[in-house]
Amino acid sequence: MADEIRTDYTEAEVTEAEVAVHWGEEDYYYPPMHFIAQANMTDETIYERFSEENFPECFKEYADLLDWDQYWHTTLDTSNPPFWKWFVGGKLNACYNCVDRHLPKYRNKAAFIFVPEPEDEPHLVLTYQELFVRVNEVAAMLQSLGLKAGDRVTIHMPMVLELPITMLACARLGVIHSVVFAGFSGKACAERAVDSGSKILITMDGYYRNGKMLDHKVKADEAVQVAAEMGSPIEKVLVWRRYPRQYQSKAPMVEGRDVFVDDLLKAHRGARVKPVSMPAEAPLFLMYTSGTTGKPKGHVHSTGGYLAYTAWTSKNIQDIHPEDVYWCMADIGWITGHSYIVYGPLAVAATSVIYEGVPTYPDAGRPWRIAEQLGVNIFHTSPTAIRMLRKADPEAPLRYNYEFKHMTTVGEPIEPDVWRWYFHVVGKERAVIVDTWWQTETGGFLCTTIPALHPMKPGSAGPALPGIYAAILDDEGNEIPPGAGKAGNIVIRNPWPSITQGIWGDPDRFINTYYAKYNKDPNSKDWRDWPYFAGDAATQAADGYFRILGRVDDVINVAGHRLGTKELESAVLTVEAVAEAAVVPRHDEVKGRVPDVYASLKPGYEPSEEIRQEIVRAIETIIGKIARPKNVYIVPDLPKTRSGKIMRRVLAAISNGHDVGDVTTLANPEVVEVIRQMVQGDE
Ligand code: 6R9
Repeated sequence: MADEIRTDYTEAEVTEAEVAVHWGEEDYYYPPMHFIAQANMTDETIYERFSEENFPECFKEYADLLDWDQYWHTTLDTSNPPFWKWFVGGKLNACYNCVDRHLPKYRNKAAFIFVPEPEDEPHLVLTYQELFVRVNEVAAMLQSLGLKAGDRVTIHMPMVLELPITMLACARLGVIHSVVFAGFSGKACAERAVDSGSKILITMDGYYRNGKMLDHKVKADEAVQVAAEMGSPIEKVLVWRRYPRQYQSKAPMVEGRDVFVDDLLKAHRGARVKPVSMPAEAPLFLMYTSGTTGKPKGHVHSTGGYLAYTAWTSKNIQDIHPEDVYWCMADIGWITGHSYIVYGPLAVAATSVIYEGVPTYPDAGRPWRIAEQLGVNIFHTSPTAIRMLRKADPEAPLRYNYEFKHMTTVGEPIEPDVWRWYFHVVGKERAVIVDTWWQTETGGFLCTTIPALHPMKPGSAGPALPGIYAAILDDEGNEIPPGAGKAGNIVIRNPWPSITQGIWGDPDRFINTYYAKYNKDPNSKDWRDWPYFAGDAATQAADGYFRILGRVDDVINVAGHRLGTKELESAVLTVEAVAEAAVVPRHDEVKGRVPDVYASLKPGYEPSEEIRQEIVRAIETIIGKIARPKNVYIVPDLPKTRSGKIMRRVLAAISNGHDVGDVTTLANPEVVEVIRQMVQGDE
C-alpha cells in the first residue's frame, strides 16, 4: 500500500505561531575554549574533504573507524536505486567491533553503567570484559535454540543491561534483532513480530517506572495470542528476570513455550561464540516506526554503513572519548537508543549510562544526581524531557555538582527559550549543545553543528553534516535558496552510509514514501535523481543552518515519539459505538504535541463518558500509554470535503485555537462551528 503524502497538512503543522517564534533568532553562542581544546573534530577543511567531487569515496574515513574481516571493493553501489549499498564486498561483525576489539586496551573499563530506579539499589558496572563474557553466553544460548544469521528475533524489553547484551548477542550471530519499545502494548509488539516473521520473543518479567514494578510479562502473553490469531505464531518466549530467580509477574510461565533466560544460561557459562562475519550490507536490525498508513514500517539498517556512520558521529558530533562518561537518556527501544546508547558509543569504546525509570521520579533532581554520582560529562536528551525538568524544578541543576562539556537535544524542535535554560542552567554555560536532526530512517545525525567548529543558534539544528547534501524544496521540486525566509520540504540529495536499506518486505512502499515525490526518472541510476524526502518542513537561514518546523505528513510527534494518526484512528474505530474518527495534533507546553481525538457515533448511540473512556482504553491497549489522547471529543459529524475526505486540517485549527479559514466549500460547513464551540467555548 502506498503512503499518501497530504501536503494540505503542512499549514496545520507549520503554524504561523511557530514560524514567528523561530524567525528573527539570529543570536550565536560560541563553543568555549576548554571544549575546543579537547575536541575530536577540529578540522576546518572537513566540508571540502566531503564535497560533492569527493563523493562517495570521502566516506572511507567513516568505514576506517571499524575493523573489517574483509575490506570492501566498492564504496557505493547505485545499480538498484534507491536501494543503495555501501562498502560492498566488505565483511565485518558489529558485536566484534563494539566489544571484542576493545578488550586489549579497555578490558577493565566500564562499557555500561546501569542506574536502577530504586535509589537504594546500587549502580551496576559492566566492564568490556564482563560485557564480552555475558554477550558470548547469550549468543551461545540463542545458537542452541537454533537461531542463525538472517533470522529475526523480537525483543520487547525495558531499559536494563540485559537489553544491549541481548542485542549484541544477536549481532554476534548475524541474527536480525527487532527491538520494540517496552511501553508499546502486547498487541503492538505482536504486529511488529508478525511483520518481521519472528518466532522467538525475548522479554522481561517486570521493571520499575514511577515507583512501581510494572508487570511486563503479561504483554508477552497478549503478544503471543495476537500473533497466533494473525496466523504467524511466536513459538518461544524467553523471559529475563529483573532479579534473577525472583519472578516479578503475575502471568504464569507456559510450559513448553516460556523459559527463563537465567535458567537457560546455566548450560552456557563461560561459552565463547565466534563472531559471524557478515557482509557490509547484511541487515543488523529492524526498527519499526509510524508512517502515514496504519501499518508501522520496519526499517532495515545495515551492518557496515550503519555502524560506520554511528561510530563517526559518536566520535565527532557527540565528541565521545573513551575516558568520558556519556549518558543518553533516550530509550533503547527507539532509534536514538540503538544508534547513540548502544552501537555508536560502543564502537568508539565509550562508557555509556543506562538508566531505569523516568527523569522526574522520585523528583526532578534525579538526572543531576546521577550526573554528579557517575561523573557524567556528556548528556543527551530530548526537548520534552528538558521542558519537563524545567517545569518541575527550574533550579534543581544548580544544587548538584556536575559538569557537562557537551549536551545534545534530539527528537523535536526546541524552543529558543527552552534551549537557553538548557544552556545556562543545565549546562552552567560550560557546555556546547548540539541540536541533532535525524530520523529512524536515517540511522544517524543529518543536520547539526560540529561542536568545536560552529557556533550554536538556539532553535536551529545547524548545517548538514559533511557529505550530506541537504536542501529545501517546494512542492514542485524547486530549490528554496538559503535565506529566502520560506519554509519547504527538507530533502537529502545524496545517499549516505546509514540510510535505511528499505522497509522490511515492502519495497514499493519504501519508494513511494521517500522517493516518489521528487524522483523524475525511475530508471535513472544516477543518485542525483533520487532526493530523499524526509517528511519534515524546514527553513534554511542565509548561514546555512536548518530549522526544523515539524512533520508534513500524518505523523504526530508526541514527546519526541512518532505516532501515526491512522494507527490511532484505527484503534478508535475498534470501539463498537464509533462511526468515524480523526486524530489531530494539539500543541502542548511540555510534550510538544499531543493527540486530540474527534469521533462521531453510529446511529442509536448517545455521547457519554463511558464511550470516551472506552476510546482512551482502546488506544492504550492497542498502541500503548504513550499514545493516550489529551481530549476525546464526540461530535455530531466530522467536517468533510464534497468528495468525503475528512478535513483534519480544520480540526487541527480548532484544537489549537487557530482560525479555521474558509470552510464554505465543505460538504457540511455547519458542523465546523458546532465543533468549534464544543472545543473552544464561544470566546
Ligand atoms: C531521531 C528521531 C523523527 C522525526 C523527524 C522530525 C523530528 C528529530 C529533531 C526533530 C526538530 C530535531 N525530529 N530530531 N525535529 N529538531 N533536532 O527522533 O527519530 O523517532 O524517527 O523521529 O522527529 O520531525 O522527522 P524518529
